[in-house]
Amino acid sequence: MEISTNGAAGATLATGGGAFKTLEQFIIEREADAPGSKGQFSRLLRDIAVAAKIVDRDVRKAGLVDLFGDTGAVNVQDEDQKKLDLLAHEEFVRALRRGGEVCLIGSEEHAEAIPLLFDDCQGKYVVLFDPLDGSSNIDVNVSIGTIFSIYRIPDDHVGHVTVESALQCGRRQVAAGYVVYGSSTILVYTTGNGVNGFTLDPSIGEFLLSHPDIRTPERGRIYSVNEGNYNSWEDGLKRYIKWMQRDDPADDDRPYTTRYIGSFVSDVHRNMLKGGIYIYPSNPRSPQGKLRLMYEANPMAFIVEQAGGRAETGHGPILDVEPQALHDRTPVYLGSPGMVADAVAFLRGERTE
Ligand code: AHM
Ligand code: MG
Repeated sequence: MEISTNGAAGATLATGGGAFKTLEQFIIEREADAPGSKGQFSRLLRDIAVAAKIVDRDVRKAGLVDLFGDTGAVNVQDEDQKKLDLLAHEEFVRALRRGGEVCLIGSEEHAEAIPLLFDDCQGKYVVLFDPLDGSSNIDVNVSIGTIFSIYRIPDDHVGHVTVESALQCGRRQVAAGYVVYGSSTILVYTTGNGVNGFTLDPSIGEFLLSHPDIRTPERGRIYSVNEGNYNSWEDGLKRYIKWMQRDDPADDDRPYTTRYIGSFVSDVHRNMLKGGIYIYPSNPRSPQGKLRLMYEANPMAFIVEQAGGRAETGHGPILDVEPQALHDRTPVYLGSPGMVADAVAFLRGERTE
């Protein structure tokens, strides 16, 4: 069987003849590239991949075993918590606890940071994640995802881990990734050395390298934003959106096209492969926008920058924002570098046309 991808890298993967690489093999190969590695980081990535497979299984059978719907609770973000949100949170925490490489966990679905302070914890890593992003899509069979971000614990925090250990700016991430539970399931991650994507082959239960070295196009024709909020936007953003919609005989790209799934992971994944911009701006009701800095914006910004893209708050790179609290939010302008540059120029009033 041939799995062909439409990724920017245009790779083709032949699984029938055995010419494929599993995520496991890939991680081991990369570990060999890092002299002195004790394998802890590799084990952590493998734990995350196992949790992703478990969540994938749960998502696939959700409609059959009463996993759709709300738990009846409201999470720290003041949003209705879905049963699958909670289940995914628990699966990831369980996998990370079992692995022993992590000393602190932060989850979008949990108000406090979760320290893993068992006696023999040698964990050097902090993992922050959004267990199931795009929750409003869960009950209606639309793509959802997981996003994760990995930091090393600062040397002077070893032995007395607190929430402060997690409050590091995005540039200090040692790895970040996401999983899209879509028409197929794909895990994409970076360790700061390019971006690679692995598609889950359910018949053998393995993630296989399907999208090596993903590069995002310099420009695309897609913009993704919740246009229902148009009236609350600042003028620069309104002008930028109107400019993209205008026909221009001298510009083959315009008018641009809107694609908005309402699942950050899925919208960004598509835009990264095809070229595009994802926007979640601030507005008077939420001056910092909706998306969470530590669980959503930072990891996706790291991945997108590693794929040659750009990720901005409108006032500078997302990865340079110093976090104040675990559940901080930030405006997001992220995607193909040429398109993010346009957006920033409109926001600053440097362009009106
Ligand atoms: P969630 O983490 O509660 O699912 O919220 C994040 C989601 C993003 O996936 C998506 O892009 C955005 O919120 C959609 O928000 P809106 O419905 O306001 O457009
Ligand atoms: Mg989310």
